[in-house]
Amino acid sequence: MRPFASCRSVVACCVLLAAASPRPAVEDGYDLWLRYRLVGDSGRLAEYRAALTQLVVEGDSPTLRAARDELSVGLAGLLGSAIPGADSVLRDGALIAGTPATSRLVAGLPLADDLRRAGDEGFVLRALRVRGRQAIVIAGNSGVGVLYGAFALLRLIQTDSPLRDLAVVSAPALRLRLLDHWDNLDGTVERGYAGPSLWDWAHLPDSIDPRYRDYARANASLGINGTVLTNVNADARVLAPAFLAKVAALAAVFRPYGLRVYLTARFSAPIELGGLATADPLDSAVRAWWRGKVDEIYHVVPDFGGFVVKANSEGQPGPQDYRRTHADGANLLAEALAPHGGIVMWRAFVYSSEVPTDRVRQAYDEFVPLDGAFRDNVLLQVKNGPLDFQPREPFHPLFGAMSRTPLIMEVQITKEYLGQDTHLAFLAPTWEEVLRADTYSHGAGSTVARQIRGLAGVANIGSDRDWCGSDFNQANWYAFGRLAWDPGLSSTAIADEWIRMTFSNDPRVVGPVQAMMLASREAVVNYMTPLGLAHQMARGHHYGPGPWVSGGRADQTSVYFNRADSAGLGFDRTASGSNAVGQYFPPVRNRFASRDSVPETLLLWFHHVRWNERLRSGRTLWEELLRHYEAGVDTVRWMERTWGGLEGLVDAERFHRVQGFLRIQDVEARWWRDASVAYWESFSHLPLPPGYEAPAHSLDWYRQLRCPPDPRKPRCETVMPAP
Ligand code: GCV
Repeated sequence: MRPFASCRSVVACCVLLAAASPRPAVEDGYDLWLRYRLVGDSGRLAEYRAALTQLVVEGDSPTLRAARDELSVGLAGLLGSAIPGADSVLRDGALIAGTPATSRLVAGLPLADDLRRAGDEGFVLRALRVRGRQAIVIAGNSGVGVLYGAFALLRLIQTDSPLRDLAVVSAPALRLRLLDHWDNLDGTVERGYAGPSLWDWAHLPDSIDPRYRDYARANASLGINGTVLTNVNADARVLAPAFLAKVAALAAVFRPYGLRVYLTARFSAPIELGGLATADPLDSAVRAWWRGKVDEIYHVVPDFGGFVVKANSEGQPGPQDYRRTHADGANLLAEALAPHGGIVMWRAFVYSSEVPTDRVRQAYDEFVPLDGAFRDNVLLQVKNGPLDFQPREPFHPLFGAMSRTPLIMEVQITKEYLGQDTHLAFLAPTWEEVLRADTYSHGAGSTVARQIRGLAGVANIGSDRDWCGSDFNQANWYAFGRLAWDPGLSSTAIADEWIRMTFSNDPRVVGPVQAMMLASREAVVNYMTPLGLAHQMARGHHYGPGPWVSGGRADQTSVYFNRADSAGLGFDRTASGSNAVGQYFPPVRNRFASRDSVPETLLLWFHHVRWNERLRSGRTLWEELLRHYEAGVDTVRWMERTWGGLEGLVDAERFHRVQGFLRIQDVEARWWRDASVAYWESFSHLPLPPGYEAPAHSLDWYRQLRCPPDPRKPRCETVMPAP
């Protein structure tokens, strides 16, 4: 077998088909979930047309104009013709939008209680009589509330929902809902799989790509209210005047959509940019430099949000270079930002190969002693799990452990460790699992969602026409935004909305696609890292299997995490091992520590288990492991068949694109299973059960596959040895 021969030809076919197409690619993915196609597959078109006959947006701010534009364009597309604007007569079917301050109609309605519940950014949607006319009202306390409400109403129509008894009050549960771009100033994107950076620094600030506005629209449609433009592996030059002018131009495009701009701050910027001899956070010249720099930023971006900082992590400079603490470093920037209302999001992703303790313990050990030492405008930004965006991790023990420090949770929308551009992996279940996890920090019910003030998602957006590198990757941007607004939403509900908006309301499409999406993440877990294994990817680019990776920095190798030996597999993190389990609050600690109660999904994260040991299922570890790899592969095959059944129900462009990527996933799921099983077999020396699909090649064959180092699409298409 040559694992990549088939995917290469499929990709080539897709490229040729696209080139041969005589008409513009109408379903090229550009419109995301904001396609606004005629409500054709729903019986409600007549109802919608009767309910929406006149558009009355009262007020004239840039944000209210954006709301009006979105409603005009959206409704014209969905209903098949433009609906007229306000005139002197209010008609039945009026759609009225505004705030009590901008709209006399809204101010005259009995919405005070609802508006109080909606808060600063929320909205009210109501069907009610206004001056004797049947109307639909979108009301907010701010322009952005109205804009969010406009998108919510459009979503209801896109998802075929009734409007007759409309009564919605919605307010975001989290104040900070941010995308983190890992975009570099040279146009590359760290862990980006959707083309070069969207930010065209070379042509900014004079040339404004219309995509910037569409990017802001897409974010506003989800309630995302901040964007960090630059990589956490930061470049100080973004703080230089020439770049700040470019940042200001982007901020001006985003502002009407409620999207504030943030930047990453390189800790050594006072040296690199300011010419100082030190970046010591307690040095008065350094403090003055940051104060001056921040004032300069606010001069050009008056609503600048603040900084994200990665310090003393993976080679980045930081306060520890001067024997200062992370709190000293964060407070330095916070002090400069405070007069302007800005914040610091200080990342807790720190670990050092010089520290002998288990890597996953280190952030907790570093930051818990600093609880209470941070200024008020510092938030600690904590990844969802203690390692690094793996297909599955337990929740990070810092959630609930920092009672005097506000936390923001960071998740990765870009699928660095989950098949990158091609593999279908709907991530809402991953995030839902963490958000709902009970930390027990303040007794039962102390879910992670309750311990955080915000959600930051490492963006999966680039300048590919479809923004995200694949049709289904768009669902992860969507799911992130929806969960940031309402962490209580279920993955099922989010998938349902996204499918209806992106593909169709046809139940023959919605049902199967939803089933595929909901099964997809567990499939990836199963064929990559089942039963709590983690970080078994190839070195560096993290694409494809590499359970044998060793050498170099130990705490970034696979063998460090899998601890495979002739006795068994898994990392002992109980009291007899690294005792990382001790960082959780008691009921959780005990559940994870005991072989009788640890969830099977996290077994090898917390325990070293003998190959022949019987698990609660009655099967041995070896049998269970094989079963999970097989289930992962089987699920991908099932997804391929399920998608194949949608031919004719989904437009041909997207049908073939997705089909091609599922073929790649099928080949690569088997690659993962076979390479991993061959490697574990070299320790367990146990036979494969009869009927089990044995690895197609020897372990040596899998080990010698070479992927190019971190290319844009890191498929191993070269140097494939003959079977
Ligand atoms: C931006 C992982 C990734 C790095 C990333 C780092 C981080 O290690 O592989 O590319 O760097 O996380 O979150 O800072």
